[in-house]
Amino acid sequence: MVRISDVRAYEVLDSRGNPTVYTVVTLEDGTRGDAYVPSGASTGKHEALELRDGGSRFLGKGVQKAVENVNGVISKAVIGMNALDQRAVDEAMINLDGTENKSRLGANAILSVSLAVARAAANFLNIPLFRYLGGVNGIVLPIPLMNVINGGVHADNSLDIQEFMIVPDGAETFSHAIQIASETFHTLKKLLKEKGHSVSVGDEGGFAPNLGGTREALDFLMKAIEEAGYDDLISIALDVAASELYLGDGKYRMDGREMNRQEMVDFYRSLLDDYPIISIEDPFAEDDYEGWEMVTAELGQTVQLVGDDIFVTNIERLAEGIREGYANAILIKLNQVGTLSETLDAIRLAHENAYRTVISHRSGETCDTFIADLSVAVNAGQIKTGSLARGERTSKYNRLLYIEAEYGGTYGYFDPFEV
Ligand code: 2PG
Ligand code: MG
Repeated sequence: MVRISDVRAYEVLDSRGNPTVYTVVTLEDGTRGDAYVPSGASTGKHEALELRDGGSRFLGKGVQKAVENVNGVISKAVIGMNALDQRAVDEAMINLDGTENKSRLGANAILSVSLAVARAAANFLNIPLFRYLGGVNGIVLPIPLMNVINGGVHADNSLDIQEFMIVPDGAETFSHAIQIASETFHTLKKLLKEKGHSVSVGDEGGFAPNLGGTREALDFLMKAIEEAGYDDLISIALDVAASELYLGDGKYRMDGREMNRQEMVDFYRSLLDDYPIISIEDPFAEDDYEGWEMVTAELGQTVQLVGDDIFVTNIERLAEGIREGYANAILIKLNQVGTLSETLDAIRLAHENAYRTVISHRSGETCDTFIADLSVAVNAGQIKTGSLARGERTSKYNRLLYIEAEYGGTYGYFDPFEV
């Protein structure tokens, strides 16, 4: 047992230049652990609450209240607790908050402490974070889903689909995956440039060209993959982020057209016919259960369907999805739910029900690499952490490269249709 002796939060900046919470936890023997909290743009409405100050300071986005909550009530509650008992610390904060969605103290405040305590515990035991979280069983280096063309609310361009990702699922090792993905990324840059498109990057480090629509973006990806010479080794994944395209009443705006649910499913089916797409995230909006049921019934046997906004890493929402047949995989974002323990519960429920897990960053990030360790610890098999540019994205890849080189492990893709 080792007691928490100090907890201190700071207001710092994320990758978009917006304030976020950074917390340092100190243990009685002087060991420290720290954590930065990320922040989404296409946030699901059922997510735990990110506490912002409002007013004019930082255009309303300050996090001084969250910082005060950490330095005040939270620190009072957790100082003296055993840092090795993560669940007890998380439960103490959940109880202290007392709301469904952590709106009293803020999920950003609570998560920063939760993650910093886990880091401090790992440091106290003198083992790497992934080993503390996963023990000897955490051995799978995840397949990265790399967002190389950004659209939707992550970019100021014409693309409706938010993320066009390359997936080096045929690579032999994680480092091999990074190598071939990097070559493909640079080939894509060259191809876009040749056609006179912008190669400035969006929030997640992918290019944000003004293309004519979904198929043109996919054609560029295919050309890049082929020219780089990896058509056998690289597949494609999409995050439609359809909550942002929902017009209500079962209707969506997509590629300059209005589509009903069946037209959306048929649109996806036609993309699956023409491109090596292995995963589609949020093909329907967060509350469009009819759409989710339809797409899962029609396409759920042939492609990974990842629930992000619909599940928001919430065990109750996931349980409902499993019962009703929505999706066959879940996106895992720590700050959607607000504690490490609840995140681990959601991952366990998913795996027990043969739902795949994709550990994910947010569009607003820092160089914190917690999710890299988490992905290995729980054998998620997949991580989504942006493109091959911008330090807050590559920091996660770099951490995984280090883990693979130092500790080994397998590069595994859990094929949802083979398990
Ligand atoms: C998503 C995420 C991360 P945001 O929709 O999956 O890529 O975006 O953090 O803006 O919600
Ligand atoms: Mg998403």
